[in-house]
Amino acid sequence: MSSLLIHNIGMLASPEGCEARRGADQGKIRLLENAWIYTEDGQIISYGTGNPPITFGEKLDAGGKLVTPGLVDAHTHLIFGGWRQNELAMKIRNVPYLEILAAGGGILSTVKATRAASEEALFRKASAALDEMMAFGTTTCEAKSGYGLNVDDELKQLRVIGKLNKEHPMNVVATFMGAHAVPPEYKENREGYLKLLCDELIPTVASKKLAKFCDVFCETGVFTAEESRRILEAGKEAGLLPKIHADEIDPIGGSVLAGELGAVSAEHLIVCTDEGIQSMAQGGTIACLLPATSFYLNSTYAPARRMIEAGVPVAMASDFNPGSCPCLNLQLVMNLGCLKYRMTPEEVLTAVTLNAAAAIGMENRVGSIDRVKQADFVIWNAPDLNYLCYRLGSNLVDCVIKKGVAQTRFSMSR
Ligand code: IZC
Ligand code: ZN
Repeated sequence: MSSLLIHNIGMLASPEGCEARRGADQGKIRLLENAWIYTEDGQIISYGTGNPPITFGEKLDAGGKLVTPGLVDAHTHLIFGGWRQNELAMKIRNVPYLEILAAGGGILSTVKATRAASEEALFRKASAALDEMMAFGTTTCEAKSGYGLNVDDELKQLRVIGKLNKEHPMNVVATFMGAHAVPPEYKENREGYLKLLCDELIPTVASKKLAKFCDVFCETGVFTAEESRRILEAGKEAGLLPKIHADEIDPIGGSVLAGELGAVSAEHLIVCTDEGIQSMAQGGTIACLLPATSFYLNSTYAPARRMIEAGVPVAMASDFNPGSCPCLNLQLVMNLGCLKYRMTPEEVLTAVTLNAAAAIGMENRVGSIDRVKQADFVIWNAPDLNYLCYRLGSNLVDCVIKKGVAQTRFSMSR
């Protein structure tokens, strides 16, 4: 048995429980001063305040700092070949994202690079990105396929995700996103690609247990709401839970569909309508908001406050991808949550821990400091939660603890 006692915690901050928190509950978190946490074999056994009752085993002094659950990044396009720094010049000239895509660039240029990359190269590259994510405080993430867009290359991406989940300390949850774009070879035959998705790819991915979720890019010029419904229903039938990229650029019905299908989460929602918010509230859908993408696209920000008021649980994630958001730092996402969404630090913490965990079906294992959950924490170079959300542009991680094991201690300022 291996054990770890983290003591001298100045402030322990965590949402509570194994369910997404909505409405006023999103901002209600447990705050303990002068606290400790005791873990055994990678699980939380107990926590409390004052002098810890445990005297044996390994100890870690938190130095009077803030400790939170490890952050959960519920939306990434982690597996890709190449980068798209060539698009920066076009962005500066104000060429719209969908125009770059329609001209065969954007996602489709990453598809080319991903198809050309070996499984081993994709693994090494994504593994390095996971190292960097963990150094910023993320201990669990989601990863989507969607840069293969054919049987071989989608399965290649999903195998890489499975291998990362086994071999990297990060927990990685797989989402199948063959419906990320129509590949060039099907440009004149959309129906052919829809059939490939629904009749071949989805059943194969589900039967090989390569993904838990099925996601669709429901957007002007990509997939319509009706096509998205067809794909997500085929996914549901095969046992893949629905997620949907909705209302990122145009509100073409994605958020309404999300609620109707009982999707686990709807992503982006930058231009979400009140009808969409109502539908998500009724369908129990989590709004997974991606403010770093709004920042990077120079667009507006999702109406997070209206969603919280309507009782929709709000999660936030990075959207790490080589095009619209080459950022994997959830601390920046937390800053933007406060400054652009006007969420409180408490609501923001819930959004990047428990609600994010619920958006990827991990709420029973991670996302809060509760008994028997996984022992995933971050010790921050911060005295309290306000400080963590207020500082901008620094990496405030002091130490990441994953499954009860302290990873590299990042800071010298102890
Ligand atoms: O590669 O541009 N929005 N998918 C939907 C993306 C952005 C990723 C990309
Ligand atoms: Zn995305």
